Amino acid sequence: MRVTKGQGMRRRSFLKAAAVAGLASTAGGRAVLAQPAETVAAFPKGFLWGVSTSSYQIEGAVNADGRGPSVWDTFSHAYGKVVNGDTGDVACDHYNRYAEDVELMARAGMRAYRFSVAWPRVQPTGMGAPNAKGLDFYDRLTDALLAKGIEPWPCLFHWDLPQALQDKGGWTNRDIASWFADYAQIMAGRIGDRAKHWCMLNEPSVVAIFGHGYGSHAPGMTGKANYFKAIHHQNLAQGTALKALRAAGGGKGWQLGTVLSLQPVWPVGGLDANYPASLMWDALWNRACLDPLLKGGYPELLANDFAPSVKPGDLETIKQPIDFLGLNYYSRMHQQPDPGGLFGTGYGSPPEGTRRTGMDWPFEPDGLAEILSELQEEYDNPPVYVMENGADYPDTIGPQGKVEDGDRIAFIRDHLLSARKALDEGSNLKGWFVWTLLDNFEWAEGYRRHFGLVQVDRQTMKRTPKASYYWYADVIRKNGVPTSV
Ligand code: GCO
Repeated sequence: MRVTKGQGMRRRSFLKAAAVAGLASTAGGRAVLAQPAETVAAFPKGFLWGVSTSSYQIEGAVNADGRGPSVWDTFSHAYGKVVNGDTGDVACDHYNRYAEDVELMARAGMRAYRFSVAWPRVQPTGMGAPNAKGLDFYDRLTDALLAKGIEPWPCLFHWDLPQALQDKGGWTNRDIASWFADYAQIMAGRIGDRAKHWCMLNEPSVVAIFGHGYGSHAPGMTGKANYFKAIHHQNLAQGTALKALRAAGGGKGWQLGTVLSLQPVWPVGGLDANYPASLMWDALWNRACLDPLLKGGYPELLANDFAPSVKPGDLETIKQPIDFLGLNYYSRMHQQPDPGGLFGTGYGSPPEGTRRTGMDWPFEPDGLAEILSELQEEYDNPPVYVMENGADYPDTIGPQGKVEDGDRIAFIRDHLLSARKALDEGSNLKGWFVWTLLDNFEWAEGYRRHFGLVQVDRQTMKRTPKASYYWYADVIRKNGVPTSV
């Protein structure tokens, strides 16, 4: 539309006034209306920006190069356990396409990659001589990352326990502490000259609750006794491995830590009647792993239940110093009594009007600041990395071949802004790993859930970066978060 003379005059006088007010520039004599300055919440210098994945969810190649079966191979192939009968047999074929995925991380400027090592690739039966070809894969991956200036952050266990160990009781067998420590030393011995940050476990409470209490995850065990054994023996295995790696790692500059799922637990409706249910779930989900590690003892509420598994010296073994704590945060949890439930406490609804993600999880970014503040005030403010935060939303490729996932951008942005607030209050937050790089095998939900910054075509394995991938790359470039999408 041509500007008429009258309008031209008005426009010029407006722009002149705007220039005076600093809202426009008069570059080259032509007044241009300045775009409103984007406000960016800056993060500390050196803040580490990365991404997380896990072996069973992305690697595929489950029978390649000597890999043994894991409990998730068994579970996903059992009828009715996973939506649509999906399995991790192919997943994202990361085992063969890792170089392409490393390139995706590099192009976004990511500085660190938390991946998990498939124990059954390294020791097909979970013990004994390592499988050279399995080790070779993680060697190749480590070198590919370093070649792109990306720090490898291996996680030793992200749920894919060797089936052969499960056949001996798995996490309900106390001997697993030494099996895990042996495996940890094999792995660190192979890539520890280049990988300096080691996560022992990923979400032991989730493994115990869903995999050993409810049976809705692998290995599908049930009952309170199995939950308590699985928690204690994961805590014990973690401490045993930390001790072993500390002893072996002198001078290698290793930073050792672990990854916990920590989510504030509220009573539904804030009702007193629901408060005991929230306290119990907080103990089962958060404190059962956090307290023995950082405080040297189980939560009072559960001490009697753990007593049969705890042997003299166990709590000292578990309370090992860590160099960092990995925190997986997705939402708060809202609990109410569940008289018929295994633990007498069950999920309830968040406050009216709470936003939801694609899989109906509450969208509560303030809960992250709540957890970070609790770690700061109650747990001596350990160095923390958010190791997982992201959201499932149904993604479709648009007409121009793009995936516009504004919901996912808003989710990550709002959580980053919550973390920024916690930093202002003194949180010792050091970095952020988005969950996750690729749409992948979402456990019992199969492939119908999409958490990735990058879409994966299930037929062709083609990777398509989403709008959130480019948005996150911009965050990394700016070391700061735009305060609006
Ligand atoms: C977890 C696991 C991830 C999940 C992610 C989305 O936290 O459950 O670490 O493997 O895929 O959290 O549920």
